[in-house]
This record gives sequence, structure tokens and C-alpha cells, in this order.
Amino acid sequence: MRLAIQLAEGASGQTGINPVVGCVLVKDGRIVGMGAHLKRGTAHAEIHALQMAGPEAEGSTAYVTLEPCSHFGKTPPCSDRLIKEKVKRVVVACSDPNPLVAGSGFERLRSHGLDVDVGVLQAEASQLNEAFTHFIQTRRPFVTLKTASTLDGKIASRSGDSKWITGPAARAYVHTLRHRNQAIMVGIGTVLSDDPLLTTRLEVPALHPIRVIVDSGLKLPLTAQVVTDRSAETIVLTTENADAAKREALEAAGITVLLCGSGQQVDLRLAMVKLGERDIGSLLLEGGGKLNGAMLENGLIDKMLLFYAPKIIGGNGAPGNFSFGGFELMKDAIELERLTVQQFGSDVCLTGYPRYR
Ligand code: AOF
Ligand code: ZN
Repeated sequence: MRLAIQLAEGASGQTGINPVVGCVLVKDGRIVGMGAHLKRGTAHAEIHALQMAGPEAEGSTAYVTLEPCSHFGKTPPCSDRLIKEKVKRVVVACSDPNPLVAGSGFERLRSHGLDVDVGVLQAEASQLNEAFTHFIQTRRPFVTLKTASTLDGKIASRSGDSKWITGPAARAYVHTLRHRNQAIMVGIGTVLSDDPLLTTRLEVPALHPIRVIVDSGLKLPLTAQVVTDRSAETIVLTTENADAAKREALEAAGITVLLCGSGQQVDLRLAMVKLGERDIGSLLLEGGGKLNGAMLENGLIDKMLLFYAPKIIGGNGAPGNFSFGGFELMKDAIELERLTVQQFGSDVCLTGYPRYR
């Protein structure tokens, strides 16, 4: 199962809204097949492993990180194929949260006489698919916030300097997060001040997320890198009040413009629904402070990775990592659950899941 989880993890970020899944087939103490689901619309993990095993699949044990499917989606059901190839036993890490499957895969296998065990390395396996689980249940993207700030919570100095707050190890890790998320979102303020590219830059080739810019007043310049650079798609979220001529100009430049509500500001909840409708199941939020604050106030951040550099920059008015009205009392503060701490060079990263009251 550990090997199956490694196979699944290796494909993180490349399966779109589909889960990552690994499968290892073992017979008489030998691995006879292994596989991973690599891309939405292509074969599931079990099918690759069965293909590799050929006739040796008969009488084998399958170790699968997710409940084998029982439905006809883009591919036929894996449980039927395991039955057909005469696999004897199926060991599964976690059940499939997809309502089309949820338990019926196990039922199908058991009703055909296969032994089924569930729950082996369950926590590790379900962690891999936290975005998939969220999306399949809510149809909204799983939002992971990433910030990089000084110990006093600043994301730039009072003059606006922000290069660099954290060191190379933390920054490289952030690029792996970009590979692992289907989309990346920033506010127009960040685009105007930094003119970022928002692509994935690693020492090895990687996938670029879809760029999402929150821009209520449609201030995005046609000369911004997120407009002119063609290596990734760009979506602009704005309101129904946005200037029609500017909208047409952006669309003519190949940008998708989504109208989210008729207020002064983009309706962020509606925006998440619209991104979900476009099969965006995971979103990396890279701020700035105002957008981070607004997303937090709306209860739309599901996970946070807060990088802190061991520096204090001070500066009254220097931008902070969360800018919003806040709460009167400490007891009302948003708390992070399941907190873990990692070190990247001299920087630390706190990872946690906000609990909204
Ligand atoms: C498995 N093994 O490797 C994966 C599964 O559209 P489809 O046919 O690819 O089906 C997608 C659904 O199948 C997905 O939502 C999830 O429930 C399940 N994924 N199941 O047995 C796999 N990737
Ligand atoms: Zn399947």
C-alpha cells in the first residue's frame, strides 16, 4: 500500500478534478503489476496494473489507494475488471467520496466473492485527495492559501519591496504547489504592483496552473504578463458593472472574463461556483492581503500554508498578509486546526485548516 500511495502521489497535480490513485498487484510474494491514474479521461490505476500483470492477475491481491469504481464514467468500472481478471483479494486505503461510487465498489467486489479489506494507511491516502473530496462534495474548488511574510506578518516593506521575503527552498516548494493546483488566484493589486507571470518554474518541466485574476474594476492592463504570456490560460473575475469595451479588449486578447455578481466587488462565493463549473477543483490563492482577507471573511479558504521568514520589517502601513476588518475579541479569531510545522532553509511553514464559526 505504501508503494501504491507513492505511485498515486507521483501523479499529484496532473489528474485535473480526478483523484490520484495507485494500485499494486501482488501474487505469491511478488509484485506482478502496478499502475497509477495519470490523466483525466484515461485508464484508472487498476487497469494499468492489471494490464501489466496479464495472466498473473488471477489469484493476486490488489492494493489500491481508493475504492475501485463501480460506475461508467469516462472509462468502464474497475471493480468489474478486477472481477473478470479473477483477482482474489482487494485491499483498499479509503472509500471513494464520489456519490456515484461511495461504497458500491466494495459491494460489487464482495458480491462476486472477492475478499475486501478497507482502511489500510487510510489517513495518508485520503490526504492525497483532499481537493478531490472537497470538489466532489461541494462542486467548488478546494482553496489553498499560500503567503510568505516576515515574522510581523508583512508581505512587503513600507516602500513596497518584496523580493525576496523567503529563501530559495521555500520559493521552490511554492512552485511545486503551483504544479499541484489546477488554478492560481491573485488580486489585481498584485498584478499592478508585481506584474507576475504566475507560471510554474522548477528545474524540471511542470504544469502551469490556470491564472485567475480578481479585478472588480477591470483595471488589468493589456500589457500585463498574465495577458501577453501564452503559456497558461488566464481568467479574469469581475462584476456585471465592468466596462464593456475593456472586457471586449481582454477577450480579444484571449482572456476569459467571468461576471460574478452586480455589486461593487466580485462576489467571491459566486466566483468559486463559476470556477467549479469550469472543472477547476483546486485553487492556489497567492494574495495579496486584501484578497486573502476577503476570501477568509467569506469562509472560502480551506487550507493555509503560511511561510514566515525570520525577519521583522515593520513600517506603519506596510501591507500585511491578511487585510480585513477583523474581530473585536480574541475568542472570535479564526483558528487553524491540524497544525503542522515544516522548515525550509531558515524559513518555517505553518500548515493548517481554518475553522469557521
Ligand atoms: C478508480 N481508480 O484510478 C480512479 C478512480 O471519469 P472517469 O471514468 O475517469 O471516473 C472518474 C471517477 O472515478 C472519479 O470521480 C472517482 O470517483 C473515480 N476515480 N477510481 O477506481 C482510479 N482515478
Ligand atoms: Zn476505476
